[in-house]
Amino acid sequence: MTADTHLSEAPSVNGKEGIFPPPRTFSSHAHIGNVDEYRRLYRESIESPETFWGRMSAELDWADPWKELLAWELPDARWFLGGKLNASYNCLDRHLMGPRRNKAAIVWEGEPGEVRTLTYQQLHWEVCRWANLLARNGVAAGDRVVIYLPMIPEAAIAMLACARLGAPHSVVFGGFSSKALRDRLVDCGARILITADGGYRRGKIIPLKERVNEALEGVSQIERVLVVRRTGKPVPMQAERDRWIEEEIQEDDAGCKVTPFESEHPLFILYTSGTTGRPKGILHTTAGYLLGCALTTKYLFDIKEEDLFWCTADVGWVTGHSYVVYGPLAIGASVFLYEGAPDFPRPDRFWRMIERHRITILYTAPTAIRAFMRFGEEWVEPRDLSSLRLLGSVGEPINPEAWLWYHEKVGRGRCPIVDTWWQTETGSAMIAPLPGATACKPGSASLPFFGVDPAIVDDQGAPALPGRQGKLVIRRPWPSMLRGIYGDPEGFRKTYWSQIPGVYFTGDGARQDKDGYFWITGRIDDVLNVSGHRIGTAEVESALVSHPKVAEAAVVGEPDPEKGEALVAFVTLRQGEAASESLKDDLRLHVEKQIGSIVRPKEILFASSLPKTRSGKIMRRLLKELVRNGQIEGDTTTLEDPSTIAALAKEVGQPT
Ligand code: 6R9
Repeated sequence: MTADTHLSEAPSVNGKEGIFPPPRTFSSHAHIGNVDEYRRLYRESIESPETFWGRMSAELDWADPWKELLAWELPDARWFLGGKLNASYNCLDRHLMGPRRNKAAIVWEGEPGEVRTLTYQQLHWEVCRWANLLARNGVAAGDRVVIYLPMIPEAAIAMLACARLGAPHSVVFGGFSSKALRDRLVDCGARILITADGGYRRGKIIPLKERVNEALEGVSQIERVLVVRRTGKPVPMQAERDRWIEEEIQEDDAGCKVTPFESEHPLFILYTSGTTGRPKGILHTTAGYLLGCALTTKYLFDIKEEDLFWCTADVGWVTGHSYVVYGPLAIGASVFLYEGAPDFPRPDRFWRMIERHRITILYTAPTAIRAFMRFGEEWVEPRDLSSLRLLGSVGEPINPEAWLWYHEKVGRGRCPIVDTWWQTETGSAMIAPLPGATACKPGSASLPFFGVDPAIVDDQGAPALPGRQGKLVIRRPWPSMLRGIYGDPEGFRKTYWSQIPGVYFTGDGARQDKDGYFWITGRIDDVLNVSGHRIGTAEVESALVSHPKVAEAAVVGEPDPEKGEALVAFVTLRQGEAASESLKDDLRLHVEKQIGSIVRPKEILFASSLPKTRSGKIMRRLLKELVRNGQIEGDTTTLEDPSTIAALAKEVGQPT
């Protein structure tokens, strides 16, 4: 037996044993097929980083080899000094020399149902033409380019064309409003913007170009708007400024020389979701970021030549940057891309696409899984999902019930689940099981990836006692870490490196069990203190959603004279379930049973939906405001659907 047989601590889930060793058939074909091999490599990555990275960095193609591994002067880390490379060359050109040339790089399905496939050769051709077009429009190394596109292949093409020229891109999620777009493009000082005439979502057209026009009212900094024709519907174009890409691009423009850039050349700026106030422009550079993405894609998703990998994130989020574009393409994998909504035209759209394209790896978010649970298993059961061999989860702690549903209903009990903990700031996955080596415990992201040195500390920075909740920090730099907040070096130092001196503070709470597994409990700002007990909102939410009638739950704290804080739970019910006073009692009892009497929610409020950011994170900040002040005055611009707030206030009997 290659898997850990000595694991001691794993809560049972739905009465089942909570440890899932890697399936033997999976391990025998995996890149890393046993836990001793993982431990040996991990130890080497920490104890002999020069040797480890010296070998691993060969995963990339360097124009000039690096000479110095790391220059580290807190908070500034520079990796692979002296090295030169081009990210677009690594994702494209180098795959054209062998059998991958005619392999699918991108298989895309539009929401209306059309399918397009781009081989590596074709993607290379497109990227070269786009890079030449950008260069003709004055884009040079170092210039920022804003990309505001739907999930169409052109989003990846645009990113790679920028990377080819050494022009850092800043992708703004196509669901963001014109105000959010303006804030971001002003902050990064872009002169060029790439957009489309629209994109499809739930059968409707997202008016991207109209929003761009609105965003640019009174903003003269953008000199050129390049527009992709996606829907073919007429959109307002401004004669001097706007150009259709299909008219500008030249057929015979295919050649495009690649310039190698220094390892630390900026690759992109990505604004964080804004759940914690003003968006920050997280800056990533070339070599370390690309290497982190390439290695994690290869080892965590165990990618093989014949896989079709589907990371469902939009390219507007870091997950889309790292696991739709840079990671998979750097290692020559085939990726699947989907434009639209998961429940359009029916709740089985995902499963039908997996069936149709024989997708082998699915990487999605717990919030999506819970939505599928709510739609009901009758949508997933009839579909042929036998092509799937691996599942992934990202974005928030996955509650064990969702984990189990994912495992049984989607993975049909066959597929390992890779729960990846990481952040926009970390660039690539940091804590996650290696699917052929690490035994999974539902709800735990498990063990650190190579080179990652996490620890749990108390408020003073001292190591937390084993098993105790504390702050998750990273004790040494890693290649794909952020290099700064664009235009805000002081904010960078303060936010990440000063709260606990000398180490990177993640903002997350976590504990480590006896087996060394990390259990992330969520953002520290969501941690409550009830009668002196620290309670992670995620823990209570997990308990609530384990009730058969509950679909989703969000828990916030309300000041309480006796307990310090009391729990208020917002709950949405599964289809067909009705709210009632007796159900409230039932739920209180259920939570009490799951965790203990200290976490008995003081109030339970039924809602038809919860306010979420467009990346699917519940905005507890707004719920907290609602329970504390009876109204919401804070920033709601990042909400997926602003009308949820008014509805919610009405449902819980508060004015807005
Ligand atoms: C990749 C991404 C980062 C925050 C992070 C944490 C939460 C992400 C998680 C997880 C528990 C996981 N988070 N993955 N929590 N388990 N597997 O989501 O980046 O949007 O920057 O969010 O998301 O709280 O700090 P980002």
